[in-house]
Amino acid sequence: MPHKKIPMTFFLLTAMLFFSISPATAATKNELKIKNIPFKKTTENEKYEDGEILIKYKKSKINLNEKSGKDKANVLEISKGLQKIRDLENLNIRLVKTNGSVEESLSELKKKDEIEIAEPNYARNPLLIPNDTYFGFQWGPHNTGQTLEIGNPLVQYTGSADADIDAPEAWDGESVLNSEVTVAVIDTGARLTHEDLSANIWANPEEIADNGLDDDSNGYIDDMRGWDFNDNDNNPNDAQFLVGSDDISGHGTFISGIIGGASGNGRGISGISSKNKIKVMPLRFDLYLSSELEAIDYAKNNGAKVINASFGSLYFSQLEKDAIDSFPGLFVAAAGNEGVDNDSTPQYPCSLSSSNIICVASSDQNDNLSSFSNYGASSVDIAAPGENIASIYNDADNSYVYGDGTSFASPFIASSAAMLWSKNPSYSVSEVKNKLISTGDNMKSCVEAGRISSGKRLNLKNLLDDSHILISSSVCTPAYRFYNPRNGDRLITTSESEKTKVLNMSDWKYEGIMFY
Ligand SMILES: [Ca+2]
Ligand SMILES: [Ca+2]
Ligand SMILES: [Ca+2]
Ligand SMILES: [Ca+2]
Repeated sequence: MPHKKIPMTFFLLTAMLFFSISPATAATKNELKIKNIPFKKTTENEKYEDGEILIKYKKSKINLNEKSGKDKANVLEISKGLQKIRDLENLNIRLVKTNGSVEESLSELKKKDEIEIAEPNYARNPLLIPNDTYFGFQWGPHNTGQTLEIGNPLVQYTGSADADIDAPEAWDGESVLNSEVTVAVIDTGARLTHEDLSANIWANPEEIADNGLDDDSNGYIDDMRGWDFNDNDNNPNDAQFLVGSDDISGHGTFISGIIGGASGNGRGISGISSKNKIKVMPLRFDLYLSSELEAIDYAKNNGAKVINASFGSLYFSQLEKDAIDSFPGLFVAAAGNEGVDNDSTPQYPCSLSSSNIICVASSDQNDNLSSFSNYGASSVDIAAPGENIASIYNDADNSYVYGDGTSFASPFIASSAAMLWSKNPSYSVSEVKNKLISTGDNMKSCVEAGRISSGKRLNLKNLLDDSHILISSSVCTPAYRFYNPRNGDRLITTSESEKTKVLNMSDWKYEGIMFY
């Protein structure tokens, strides 16, 4: 994995992109730490081999090490319509088969005094770790506490095991996913030919290529794989994109890789779906509102269920809000990278009141809020991995880099929303949004948890797990903090009504929520 890191950059245009990227330089420094992943057994989504039952006999009554015991077991089993498969003699357990219902057989067997335990032959699945070469560097999906070496000079970043979204655990159940779901990425485009992305770029099913006609009558001619609203052509490739003298291209490719990196192809990284169910619709725009509006409209009219918006601005736009309100899917916005409170300094689109927006902060390898990440106890909804993220880059078809920014936390949420829709196509936008927020893991510290409304970081496994039990939201008590600039006094209250009262007093300045 390349490891050079450059400073985070901001673009003070109509829209800013929230990121920094570490360009490819040298070859992999650290060894993959993926080789000794234990064979994890899952207790959830239990499924069992059809018709198979394990019977543990009481040794005092039936001893399978003795012929007389085997005979007694045979008689009992035949009377219940069971056929022996094999004995686990040392354990005094027999594996049998029924032609009828496992549940009915079990309830019969449980009545028998000779039997200690009878259970279905439950399936135990290995934790799915994809074979992608750099998966070991992807702490966001699967944090083993691995150390990443990034920068010049190299800096080591060590994480905490399981400060991650539990992707492999979620992938265990991914066979239940139904359909392909498309995430529109409104950004600098995507390198369409990248070896680890091309297979997961959205393809317009109704359009015929290169015939000069708008076959699907969507207003765009030969739009096979999205659209370029910057150059107004059908090629949203992530090409040079100058802002002043800075080339900011690569941003959209990087995001697209997090969402749709080809999984299980033996190279590079893995996107959010190990079965490659999530497709990326690249919509290249010029970082201005005009083409943002066109891109939202395109996403809406061409089947995207989710839009990823890793950009922002300090300026409210009614047109932007109207466009987002008219989008029938989930609009995922990055919180921004100034380390400020979006509640007091609104960032748009993140801070818009539209009910279909989810605004995303960045968490690090240790489940802290990234120091650069904006936050907001009411405007920012959830955190997702956004620091030292490994993904693909646009300078070659086999280029891989690390990047930082809420820009790269947002696509974790966007693609996870798409995964939930793949499993439950009938879910409403609010169901998807609420489930994303409520099934996360609590952030490491109460103070940081208090900076985002849910206090949580994404957990894909919990999101997709219907049987996940919601733990009541937070163990932290919120308190409201005020400052009096005239005498330097501080006032802290946990009472909502007192907070409202003090907010209306002119000499106190509200400083936000803190948590105990
Ligand atoms: Ca984990
Ligand atoms: Ca068309
Ligand atoms: Ca055509
Ligand atoms: Ca791959």
